[in-house]
Amino acid sequence: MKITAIELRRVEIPLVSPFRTSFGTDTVRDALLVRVVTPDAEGWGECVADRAPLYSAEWADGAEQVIRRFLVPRILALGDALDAEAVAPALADVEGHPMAKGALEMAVLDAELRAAGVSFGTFLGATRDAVDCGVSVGIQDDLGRLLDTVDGYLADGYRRVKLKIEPGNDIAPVRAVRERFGDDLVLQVDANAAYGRADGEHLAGLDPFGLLLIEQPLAPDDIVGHARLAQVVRTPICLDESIVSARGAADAIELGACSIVNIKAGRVGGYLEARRVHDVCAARGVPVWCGGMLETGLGRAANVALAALPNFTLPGDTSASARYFARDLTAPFVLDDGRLAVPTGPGLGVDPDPDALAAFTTRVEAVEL
Ligand code: OSB
Ligand code: MG
Repeated sequence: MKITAIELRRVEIPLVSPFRTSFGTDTVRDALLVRVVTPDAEGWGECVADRAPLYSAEWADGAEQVIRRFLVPRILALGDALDAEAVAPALADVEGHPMAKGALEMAVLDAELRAAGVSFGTFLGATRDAVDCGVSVGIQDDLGRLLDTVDGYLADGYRRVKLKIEPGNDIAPVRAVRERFGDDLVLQVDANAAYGRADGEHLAGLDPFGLLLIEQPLAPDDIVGHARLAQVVRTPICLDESIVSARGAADAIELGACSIVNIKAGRVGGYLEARRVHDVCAARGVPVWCGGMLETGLGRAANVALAALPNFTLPGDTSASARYFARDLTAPFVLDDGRLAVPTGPGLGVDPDPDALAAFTTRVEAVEL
């Protein structure tokens, strides 16, 4: 594949409501977009790094720099041998930066698939034409507001609810939501690494509420801590931040650190590695679900395609556009009976709306080739 231009663009899209987690509060989605132009097609990548390095070490300005200075020269050096499969090996000598690498690979893959007339879903191996959707609910200042927020999402049709928790905001909100909405609500929690090894007994206090899972209670590098915790709590442990590769997923499962895995392509370096994470989990009988990073319609299109693979048996954080934005970059993703349709057009199957792009762009720069 021959690349004739690469553009790095920053967009800032206001969120419909602030999103608070144990590591911070977001009021906008500040996204880095990668546009790759080839003679046959153009491709879009979305980098999921946030504006500050709080969820992980990556951050949007840093990703922009590393793409420009270290990643683009490596894929250009491939010449005609460049295709999506060749991207990760060509970038392997650069340490870390999976979100930056994943965004570049996504753009190359999109261009390749658009040129070939193949959708992301078909390429990745989707076996469904729509996916079950859950919603991730930020930490709220009071329980009344939390209950109203959950009520609204259930009225929208979401098939499961995930509550963000942190020490001091855990048992009480879970109890309140369970009491109000009953035992049939599919409910899970996400701690974003806010607890420590000494918190096992406290987290076991969540067991009576019949949660589907506890996501990432401990530090990302604490695999043994999660394995010990799994002996103390009955609620299944799911890992997010800890899983950075297919091999790491296999190790965490073998050590008993998790029985469910949240897959985010950006966290593992792209959709090809994400598919490998899916495959190692499937081979070990470990269900997976698709996480989210408040993506625009571009990243959402790819996530929905990924979530249509067979071992994505739990509802994902693949919510509708309206859960995040009054106006998305693409035509909005709209829930139909708690599900989102997998796009069927070539590549991502969605295009950024030029007016929305113009309205939300804060900076756009060509990369010198
Ligand atoms: O831990 O899953 C997480 C958003 C940003 C960073 C980390 C996480 C999240 C979410 C929201 O939970 C998922 C989404 O709706 O995109
Ligand atoms: Mg998470």
